Amino acid sequence: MKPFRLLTVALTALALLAPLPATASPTHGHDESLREAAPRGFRIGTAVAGGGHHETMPYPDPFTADKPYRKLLGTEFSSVSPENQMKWEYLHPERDRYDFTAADAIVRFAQRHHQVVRGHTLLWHSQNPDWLENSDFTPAQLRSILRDHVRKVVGRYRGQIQQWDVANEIFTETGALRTTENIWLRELGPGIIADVFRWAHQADPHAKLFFNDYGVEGVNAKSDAYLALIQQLRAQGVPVHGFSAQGHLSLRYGFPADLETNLNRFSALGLHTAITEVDVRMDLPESGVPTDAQLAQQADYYQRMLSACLNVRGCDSFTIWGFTDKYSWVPVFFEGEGAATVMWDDFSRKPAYHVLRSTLAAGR
Ligand code: 9MR
Repeated sequence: MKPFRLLTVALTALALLAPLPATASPTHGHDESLREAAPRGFRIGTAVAGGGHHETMPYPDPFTADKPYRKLLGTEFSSVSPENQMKWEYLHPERDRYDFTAADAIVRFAQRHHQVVRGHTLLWHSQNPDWLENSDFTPAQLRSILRDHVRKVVGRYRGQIQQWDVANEIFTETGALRTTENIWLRELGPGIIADVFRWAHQADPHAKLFFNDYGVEGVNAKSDAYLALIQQLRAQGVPVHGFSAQGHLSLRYGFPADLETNLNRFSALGLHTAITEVDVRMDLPESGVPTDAQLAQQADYYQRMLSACLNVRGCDSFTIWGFTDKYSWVPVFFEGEGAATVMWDDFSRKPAYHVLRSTLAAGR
């Protein structure tokens, strides 16, 4: 071996033996990832892009086809949520046929990368298959279809899903149950909610079972309705374990300053809480490129949402709804808005990414 090479080897060995200076990251040699920066036990998650709006886009399936995307998915996050792949229309395309291909692949990926999974979702008014929505099943048939689905799906992933969004978006802005749009509530009445939680709990006693919604970040009629319903269900012994706010914010509407106060109301009942679908969209200037001021404000919103969760006992899961603008649902659904995630299309980091990492690190 050449002398200078020998010296390099010796110095490297010494460096490895030397204790880390207090300021060094435990993973020196590369930047800390979000999951490395997170406090022990705290889950930092993302949606796994696929299905839904992606099918209308010119690119191939992100999860299976985009290697750099997969790399970041595995290294940056400790929790993953199938963005669409566990919804009824994907899992249960025909009455007598289930298709677990995409969902299984995500759960396997999560296991290989030591990640937990948030299951999404079992009882919802949207993205249900036609055979279900456009049918004339009797209430008894519908009940048995729902029970079989919940048992089959939750049972298949028993022990592999940390949290399930059992019921998604069941209230309107005024705090009324969505009895028109939601086929289950319309045809079977509100009593079906308790049944679904019971069936899910029987199928996987370890999974934490959640109510999940948007527009419930602050204290308002909708979040009040959840608080009342959950108290009532728990008094009846129904296995409800958590309440989560999705966290789809827009710079247009300001930050829900009472987020922490609101989550604390649920935590005080002994519930887990989570923020499950965070993104912060903005009106794009004509150039299509956000201003520095917009990016700074976006970073501030991300930071405040994460801090609120870190401050609340039992809030140990914070999930962003995709980590790159390349695959975000926002521009597809809101004309003129976008740039809602923490990375640009080429995966370079925005201020929001850096602020998430430093906030996680400060919480250790
Ligand atoms: O991000 C999802 C998108 O790909 C789908 O096209 C859309 C269809 O409803 O659903 C999006 O995810 C939603 C989530 O399942 C529930 N909360 C709101 C999310 C954004 O619409």
